[in-house]
Amino acid sequence: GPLEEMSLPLFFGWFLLSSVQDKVRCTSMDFLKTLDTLEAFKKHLSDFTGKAEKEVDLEQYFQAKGTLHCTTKFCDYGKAPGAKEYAQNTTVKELYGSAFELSLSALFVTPRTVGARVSLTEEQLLLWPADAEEEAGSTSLPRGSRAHITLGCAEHVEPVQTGLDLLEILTLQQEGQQGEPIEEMELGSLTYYGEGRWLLTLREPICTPACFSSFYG
Ligand code: ACK
Repeated sequence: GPLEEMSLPLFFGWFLLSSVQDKVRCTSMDFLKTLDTLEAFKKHLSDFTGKAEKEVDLEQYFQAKGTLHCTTKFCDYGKAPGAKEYAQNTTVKELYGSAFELSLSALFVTPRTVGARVSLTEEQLLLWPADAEEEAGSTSLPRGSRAHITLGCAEHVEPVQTGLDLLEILTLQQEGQQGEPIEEMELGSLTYYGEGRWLLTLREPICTPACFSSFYG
């Protein structure tokens, strides 16, 4: 019945404490603001606008999507494959409600999404579904590669896209594409991977407390 369906969440994940959410949002806004002003970004502006001469305000271009979190398992209230098994997993049940420290190791921007890459620890990987990368079509990337926080999406883009964009960049790296080094910024080094894909590898990872829990919506 409907009550039974409600017993599984929309998704499980790590939820950032609200005080650090603001900090992460500010960092991401600062990055977008700076990226916007770079000559190298302006040179590739058509990736975002479709027209070379048009301007783009990246802070307006991306819309925030709810509370900041790193999805572990998208359950779709039980309709997603493996949802029930995940919810019943011993480690998931055991660690539900506990606090973790997430390490954000990079920020990335594409014409579709802006996000933060999350580098998972061995313990955090215990909560990571075995098939998260394969489900997205990436068979050779290490487990946990898809872990991210969606910071914003372009109009008409769903947040599921953020993890796919991250996997795309990591696949290029794995294939040996070094990307075009752009510059050393205060936060880290900026690389361009073509087709509007920008990666800022953070000099110092951002560590943020987060609670492993679920979202019903
Ligand atoms: O930004 P996200 O990780 O991308 O957080 C949201 C959350 O679930 C609620 O929509 C993610 N999400 C949506 N659909 C999927 C999917 N098919 N596979 C994995 N994650 C998904 C979305």
